[in-house]
Amino acid sequence: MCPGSYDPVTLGHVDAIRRASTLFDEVVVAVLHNPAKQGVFTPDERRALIEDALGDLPGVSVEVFGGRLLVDVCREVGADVVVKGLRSDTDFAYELPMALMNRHLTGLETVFLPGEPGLAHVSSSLVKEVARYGGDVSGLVTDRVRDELTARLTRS
Ligand code: COD
Repeated sequence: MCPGSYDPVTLGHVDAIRRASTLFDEVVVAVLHNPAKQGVFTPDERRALIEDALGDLPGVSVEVFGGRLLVDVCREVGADVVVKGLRSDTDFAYELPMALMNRHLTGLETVFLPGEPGLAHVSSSLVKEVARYGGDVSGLVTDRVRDELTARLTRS
């Protein structure tokens, strides 16, 4: 299970998902959205952008879940490992308590994969900020995400 908000998917996410797919026969990319929090893209739009970014990656599917614990989503789809990409020690400090909590709740284990160093500065939130103020996000997201993000953020 590769969970995230994916608002929107970045090339950092794509790298982590590709690495996961080399280690596991089946990978579920879970768009977990908080119904109380409005994103730039709807959950279904996020799913479509991820599917477009991944192409036909064997064994990888994308699903949307709202307002649920990750452990419950994993139980429902039969996923026994969570995979998270790590950009830095800051990521690790943020991810470790979640990994420990998930293990406490149901025994669900988390595997951390070192991210591609050339993408360590890439996050959905920074990409949105750059795009919002007219910066070029080419090379950080797919061309389709770049175009849709630019259209959406510069419209408002
Ligand atoms: N390089 C490598 N990996 C990256 C990069 C990059 N450049 N960018 C992102 N990633 C990886 C990170 O591992 C990250 O965890 C993952 O992609 C997803 O990133 P985001 O930003 O889309 O998603 P988050 O961090 O907002 O997602 C948090 C979750 C939704 C996974 C989390 O809040 C959750 O599990 N929520 C469900 C409710 C729950 O169970 N809560 C209790 C948890 S203990």
